[in-house]
Amino acid sequence: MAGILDRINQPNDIKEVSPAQYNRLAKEIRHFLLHRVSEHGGHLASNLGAVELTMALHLFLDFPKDKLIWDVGHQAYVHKILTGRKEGFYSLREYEGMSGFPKRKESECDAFDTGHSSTSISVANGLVSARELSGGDEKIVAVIGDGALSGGMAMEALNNVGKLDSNLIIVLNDNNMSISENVGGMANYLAKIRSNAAYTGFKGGLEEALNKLPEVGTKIVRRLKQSKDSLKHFFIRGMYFEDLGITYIGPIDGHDIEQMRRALETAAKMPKAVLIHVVTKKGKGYEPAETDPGKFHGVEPFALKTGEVLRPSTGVSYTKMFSDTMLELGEENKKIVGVTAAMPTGTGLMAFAKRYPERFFDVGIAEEHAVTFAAGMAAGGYHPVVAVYSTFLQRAYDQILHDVCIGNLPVTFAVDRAGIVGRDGETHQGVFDLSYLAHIPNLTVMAPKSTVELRDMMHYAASCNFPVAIRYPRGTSEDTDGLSVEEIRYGEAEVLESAGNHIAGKAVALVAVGNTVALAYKLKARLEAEGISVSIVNARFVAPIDESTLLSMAKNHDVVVTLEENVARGGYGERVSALFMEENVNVRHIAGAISNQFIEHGGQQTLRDLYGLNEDELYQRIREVL
Ligand SMILES: Cc1ncc(C[n+]2csc(CCOP(=O)(O)OP(=O)(O)O)c2C)c(N)n1
Repeated sequence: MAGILDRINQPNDIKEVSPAQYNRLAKEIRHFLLHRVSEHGGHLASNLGAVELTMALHLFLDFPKDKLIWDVGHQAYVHKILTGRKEGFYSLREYEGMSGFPKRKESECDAFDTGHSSTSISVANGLVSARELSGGDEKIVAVIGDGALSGGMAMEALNNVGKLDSNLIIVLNDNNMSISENVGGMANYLAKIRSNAAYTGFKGGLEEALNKLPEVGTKIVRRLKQSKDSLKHFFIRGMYFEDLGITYIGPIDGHDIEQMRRALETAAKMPKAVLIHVVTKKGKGYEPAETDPGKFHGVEPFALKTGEVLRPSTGVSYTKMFSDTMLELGEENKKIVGVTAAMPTGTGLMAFAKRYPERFFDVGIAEEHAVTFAAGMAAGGYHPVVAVYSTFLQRAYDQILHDVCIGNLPVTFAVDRAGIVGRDGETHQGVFDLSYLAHIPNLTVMAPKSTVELRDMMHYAASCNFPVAIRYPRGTSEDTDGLSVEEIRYGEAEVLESAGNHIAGKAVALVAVGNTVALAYKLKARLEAEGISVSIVNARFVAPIDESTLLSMAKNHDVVVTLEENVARGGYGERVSALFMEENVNVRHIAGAISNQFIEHGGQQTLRDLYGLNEDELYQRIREVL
């Protein structure tokens, strides 16, 4: 029997579905999501929780005229299903396939590209102001999770939208979870509203009863509602938002489509910002995800029956090594503290959090605050390790520069997911960190060639009384694990292979940053088979660069090739090139890096091949120069 979902093939088709069939459609959508995500991997739990919410929004809005902005965007799968993109789920997050996030170039129903958290209210605010100036009448809705609401930008936007005298609807999708447990005062406040709502019957009853009392009762109710005392909070939930000038509606059941439709219709009538607080269950409808929403926030392909990941990664990942080393550092040095911006699991800090809860700080999705908080702790005599993904640290550039580096404070940045991360795409690739970090005075920037070296670098950084950033990639380092690890000395590269006596032939120096050391070894094998001598240098330090090793390589080789998984502009290669220019060194230099562009989604190796960070292409470039 054909399903209802078969009839949903383009935007607004859902409006033809009768209310009696909504629940069945929700079931079919969950079934579709579960099958596609279990095959391809992707964000699951948030999407399962947002099925009815998205349906209600699609019944209410007119696409593409109206604008719907998804915060983070990882929960927009149902929106994609309802806007004619079911087919895309068969190539979800694959190269040239459908993105896992909203993309304006993918559909005119995607009002804004997202990926990083806490931007939706600002975007919606801007769209409302644009609508006012252009005289439009489209509806504008931002959907933000309780986790994303912990971000500073969301708070800044709330601060601003209170003064709007034009309609803006903010749907707060409160599932009581970030990726892990949500943290902070706002999370506690929302929890309070939710639990107060459990007394709705009582409060409603009390209010109704008072209202029924002639004169006096109605007056009491009015007075209570007007007063600024705490009793008002008892009657009117969401006072925090109300006091900011934002009308609060809720909390309402985020799995009840009719209730949400009514709330949206009511909200649309108000000439101001309105926040609708909906309560949903993360992972709804799939038991393993309801029980462990963190695991199913973003998953690799898994067996539907059991929820087990199909191809669990083998070997020790950089993240695991970071995690284990934090336990060692925590034991050795009581001044070490761990800081995360809502990513205790992804960064590997969870083990430290469990063993040293008093020295662990999850500050919410607030990278800027995390960095300045760490600066404060460092000023207070501690040595914070801020564990953060390269892409999210972009947010905290000024905090690193202004709050940590000007004061030369001992903060270690553990910059995970540096380089090409793969399937999350343009918003998540970590290919800019060398460019935005290495030029900051006082900041030492390092990159390990293997997990073993990451451990050493962390011990080294923990012994420094100045700021250090260590950037390392997603995945493991099996190829380079066995390579020698010399003691780390400040600013010194590690010469792994020397070309030796090459008077008769040509010689190439491969100077590799971090995980590109493995690539250097592949190139070496190929070049040496042709009689070309090859040296390999593990750069180790990107700031400061090891000038003396680089100059001696330039002197003794015909070509110097730098390798890095970072954009070329502002990267290691450019720094080396500048050194050669300043020192008047006449050597051919090939900069192996990612050309300056945003890198779409796809498998890590596919993207490395595509963007020239592979053996064949570099081999060709070297041959041409030789
Ligand atoms: C700036 C930034 N930091 C971290 C993340 C990683 N991240 C993606 S989703 C998420 C949790 C979002 O929680 P919430 O808004 O409540 O949505 P839910 O997944 O619970 O539906 C985090 C921390 C991000 N996308 N952007």
